Amino acid sequence: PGGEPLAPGGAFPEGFVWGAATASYQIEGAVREDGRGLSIWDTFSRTPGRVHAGHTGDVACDHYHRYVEDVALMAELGLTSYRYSIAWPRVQPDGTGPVNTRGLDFYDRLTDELIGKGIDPVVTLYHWDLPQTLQDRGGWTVRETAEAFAEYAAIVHARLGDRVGTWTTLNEPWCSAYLGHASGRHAPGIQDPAAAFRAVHHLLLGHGLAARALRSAGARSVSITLNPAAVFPLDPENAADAEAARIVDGLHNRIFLDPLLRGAYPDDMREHMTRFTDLSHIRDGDETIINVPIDVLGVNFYTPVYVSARPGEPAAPDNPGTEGIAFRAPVGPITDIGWQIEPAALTKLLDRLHADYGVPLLITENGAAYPDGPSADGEVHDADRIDYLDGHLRACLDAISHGVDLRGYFAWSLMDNFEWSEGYRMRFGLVHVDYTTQRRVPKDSAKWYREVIRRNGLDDRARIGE
Ligand code: PNW
Repeated sequence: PGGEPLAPGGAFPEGFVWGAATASYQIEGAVREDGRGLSIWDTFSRTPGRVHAGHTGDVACDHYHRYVEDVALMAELGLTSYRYSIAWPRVQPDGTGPVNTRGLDFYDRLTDELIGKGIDPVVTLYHWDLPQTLQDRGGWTVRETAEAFAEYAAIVHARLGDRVGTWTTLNEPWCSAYLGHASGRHAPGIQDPAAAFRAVHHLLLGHGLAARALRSAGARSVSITLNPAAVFPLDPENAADAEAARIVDGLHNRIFLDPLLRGAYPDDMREHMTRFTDLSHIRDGDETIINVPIDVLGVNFYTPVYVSARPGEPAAPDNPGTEGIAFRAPVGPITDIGWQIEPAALTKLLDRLHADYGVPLLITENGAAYPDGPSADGEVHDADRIDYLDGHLRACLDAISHGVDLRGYFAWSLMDNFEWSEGYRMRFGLVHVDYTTQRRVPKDSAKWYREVIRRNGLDDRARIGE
């Protein structure tokens, strides 16, 4: 890819993976079916005040019962791959111990359906639905959860490994650790920086132990998905702003990337963590376990982050220890969820990950929320989403032209779904879901994406949604 001239409009490398992504709790529903145990998101969403309008994942998109129709939609889109997650409490209702075969049966059927349609399954083992029983014993703040996760990973691989080649351990451990344990905006809703940093470590350790188990079981490709921040100093010439950006980069990025890909926490982040907790939960040898080789790094990207030094500013709830650092409010165009749109930030992030860590990359999520609904003609005209996706795919092409080894792109999301603390009010789908009838309607963006995939590239003629 690097250096080769691009075809007009931009062509992607041969074999580029084109997918869409979802997560179990966001789409499946059927939370009481076939022996599924409770997860921390069942508990959290049923706690008044936690999720917008008291929404829960009880029914969601009813994908558990409609997966055949949903896989048919994926096939119509021409997806080469589909990224989905396994609900741990369906497989082990209590997180450890007995395997619930009926839960695994669902993923077995889904996987077969995908393969039957020529769609490559990409499995995420943990997209935030921790078994509640494990939470009751300390969740990610304790080492036992990391050990349990590796056992669970081996169980799922034993059942699906003959058909699933690509395995992702965790989705966005930054969210699990900090949103779950510092600001408490996500399950389990804890507000304790010490807990957040213990969770960082046990999530990483769980990844390492699970990746090792997957490798020894013969998995073809092992990865983890992060949501690295594209963080920039508001004034790049200002040394204090640059220092603010360095700290936020540490908390979002290097605290995960360095142990994963270089085998050690960065010194400044070790020091940062000791402001909140002694590091007794980090044992000798843990960083070596975390540093198990991965085949590709999953990157979820939505929006850039701009920071500046501002004395007296309180710490941001999601970022423990960021006193004196101001996070700039979004500027310019934003999506429905309030996130600034800046595709060039994705190019810079990919360039940086490539330069500093030299690992093959995969965009495992990118997408936009817009308040879509069917027009009088029954269609969903989401030109804004097409612009967003087109812009970010061009940003990917730019990175590829700089020599970045980018293997593929997964749109978030296949369909509208339960958007965590925002409930159903945020719609990220390529496919519209009517939550009363469960009717699916591919939006204009879905038709546009199908053309992009068919051409393996962008071209003005692919902009059919306008
Ligand atoms: C990611 N935040 O979540 C997740 O991986 C998806 O499940 C989710 O639907 C998607 O992005 C869109 O939000 C995030 O508040 C949710 O900082 C919230 C935040 C970040 C990521």
